Amino acid sequence: MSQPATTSKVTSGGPEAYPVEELLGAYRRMSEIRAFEDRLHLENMTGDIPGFIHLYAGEEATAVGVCDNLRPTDVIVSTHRGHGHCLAKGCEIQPMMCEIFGKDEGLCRGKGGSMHIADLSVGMLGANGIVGGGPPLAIGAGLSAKTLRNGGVAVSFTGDGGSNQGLVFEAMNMAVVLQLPVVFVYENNGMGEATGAAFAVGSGDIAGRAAGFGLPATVVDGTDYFAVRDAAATAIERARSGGGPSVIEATSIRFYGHFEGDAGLYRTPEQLQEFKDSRDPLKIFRTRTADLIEASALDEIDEAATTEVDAAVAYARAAAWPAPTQVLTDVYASY
Ligand SMILES: Cc1ncc(C[n+]2csc(CCOP(=O)(O)OP(=O)(O)O)c2C)c(N)n1
Repeated sequence: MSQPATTSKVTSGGPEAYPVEELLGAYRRMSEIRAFEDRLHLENMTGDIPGFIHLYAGEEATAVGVCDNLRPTDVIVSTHRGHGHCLAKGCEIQPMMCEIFGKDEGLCRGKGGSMHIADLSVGMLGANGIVGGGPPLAIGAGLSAKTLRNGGVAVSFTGDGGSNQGLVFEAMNMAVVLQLPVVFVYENNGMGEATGAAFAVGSGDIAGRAAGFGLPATVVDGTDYFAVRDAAATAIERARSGGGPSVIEATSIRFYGHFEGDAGLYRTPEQLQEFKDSRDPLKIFRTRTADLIEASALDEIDEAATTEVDAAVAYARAAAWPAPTQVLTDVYASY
């Protein structure tokens, strides 16, 4: 039943393979994520955002590179660090911002907040405060797609820390046993809170474990949009065409602390700056497309993203809180 297990390195097909409009769209989605997260870093310091936020800056190419291969009807399952996944899958900035500020016009009517944003209308099944909680949900969605024969694919995003959770292994086994159209994306940003992946991932790499389940696996530079896009295209097409599940391990660095407020004593400012200089997905995209796109066109996209995020913050701040009468609405399922 299982496929031959292989672990391979994928190299990128390169920007020339895509029309310029498509390249601009990919950069716009990454730029919006960066502007969103940079602004939330500042907004959180005002004390007006309820609950914890975990920022995705530095990992943009992974979410966008994967989701650019998905159809609106495909689904993703996210993590506690989910803003980038939401935006990459098509959630709109303003209702997301309202949700993070706890307002009634938020995607979940202000009841979810940063760690529980969901928007089923675009196939975003939810961020998730339970580390490692995504893969079991993805196999449920994959089983649904397989049963309905609708050609759908489910993708789970999980961190390197989350990859060590037992239920993640159960989900990978079940996906192989049932040959589900699922792609397990492991975002190895090198840290789980303050614990290095080099310490906590016993096997050394995450992709290598996949072979034990009979899953094909690929390690990819998660800061390079084109490398991620290629690897995800292969895995998603395999899933869609009945070839079963697979694993992608995407390496990156998170630019902010584990959560907003984290003192970040596990890395020096110099190390962080070196990461930002050498592994910034937006800079890497600019370098790789320099022969195809004028820098000024990308600058304009950055400015537009900042303007849109500014407007979303102003809107969310002024928006209404949920009415007290709504406190139990959408909380309990009725069957
Ligand atoms: C089941 C569970 N265990 C522990 C936690 C506490 N916790 C929140 S985030 C986190 C680290 C997750 O690291 P990783 O999966 O690498 O994701 P990253 O934060 O690096 O994106 C932990 C241990 C949790 N939320 N859920």
